[in-house]
Amino acid sequence: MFADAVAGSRLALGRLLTVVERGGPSADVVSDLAQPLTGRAHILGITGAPGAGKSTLVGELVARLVASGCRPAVLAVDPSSPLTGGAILGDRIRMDGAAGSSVDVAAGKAPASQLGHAFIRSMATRGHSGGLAVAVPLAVRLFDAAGYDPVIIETVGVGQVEVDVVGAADTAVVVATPGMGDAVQANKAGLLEVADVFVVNKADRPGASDVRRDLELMLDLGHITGQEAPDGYRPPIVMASALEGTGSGDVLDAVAAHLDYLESTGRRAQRRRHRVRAEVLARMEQAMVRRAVELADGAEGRELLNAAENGELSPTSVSAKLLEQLG
Ligand SMILES: Nc1nc2c(ncn2[C@@H]2O[C@H](COP(=O)(O)OP(=O)(O)OP(=O)(O)O)[C@@H](O)[C@H]2O)c(=O)[nH]1
Ligand SMILES: [Mg+2]
Repeated sequence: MFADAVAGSRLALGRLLTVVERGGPSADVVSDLAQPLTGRAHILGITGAPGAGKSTLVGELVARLVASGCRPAVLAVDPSSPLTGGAILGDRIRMDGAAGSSVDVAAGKAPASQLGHAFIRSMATRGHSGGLAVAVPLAVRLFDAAGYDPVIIETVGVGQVEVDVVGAADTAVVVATPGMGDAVQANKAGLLEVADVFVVNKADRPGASDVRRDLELMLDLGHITGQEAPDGYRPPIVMASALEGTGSGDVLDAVAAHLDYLESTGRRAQRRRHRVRAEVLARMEQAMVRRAVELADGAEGRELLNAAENGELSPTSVSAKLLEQLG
């Protein structure tokens, strides 16, 4: 199945992504198979507040990339909050629209030279054992191994894990909008701080130039520094209206310029090291948490927990005793 996916089978790739999403030993096998083929794709992270227009923008970017002969892949990380349930469905429809065009290509309805192939996939964060911090990097490596470039990760920038995943991409794009509220507030989750490129989307709406001015000011004052501040890289601010179809070319230009910058300064290798470290730590953390739960639920763990409930032992000593067995 892996060989099929690498040879271009969308069906095989889709199945492998499901394996990755579920996690466990089979996903580890996929990881090892993919590894030697990785390191080519430009990894783009796109994040922003719920409803900022990320999916609409990604749809635009994909259409442009495909038209220029690229094979982009998109991993849309579904927000797990029930509040955005409607948006998830909306995403599926819009994203499927972009995917549909590539399916048509595959079916020979449009010249492949004109459209190429895009692969678009939603990954649910809810209820899968893998954990976002583990499943997303592996899915990205799988897309890379299968020859997709760029690989675009879309996340909603409300959680630390999501911001971390996007911040570890080669190029992190943060989508802001008019009415997003106080930009300082928006930076609480570190959202603005990870940006390599800012997009002020919904530029068709009033207030877009105010958002731009606020961001410029925050950059001037050093309230946002960007990830490469010591080198003097200043994240550009691109105005876009995904709805009117303007600005997406400028976004791709800014993203390409950032990649040039990363490569010419050796920063790309640094990002890769950072990414590998984050993934390894996330995997270790996941394995250790699983083991800790096993220990707490085991016979001795239950006994110790009972003793703590009765007041005979403190939680401190119970955890210390159980930790002794963790190794
Ligand atoms: N006026 C205007 N509306 C836009 C623009 N881009 C997106 N929208 C609208 O904003 C709404 C949200 O767009 P999405 O692309 O789903 O936003 P998102 O950031 O992916 O949303 P979540 O994934 O739910 O966080 C939709 O109704 C879009 O039609 C734009 O440039 N201008
Ligand atoms: Mg979306």
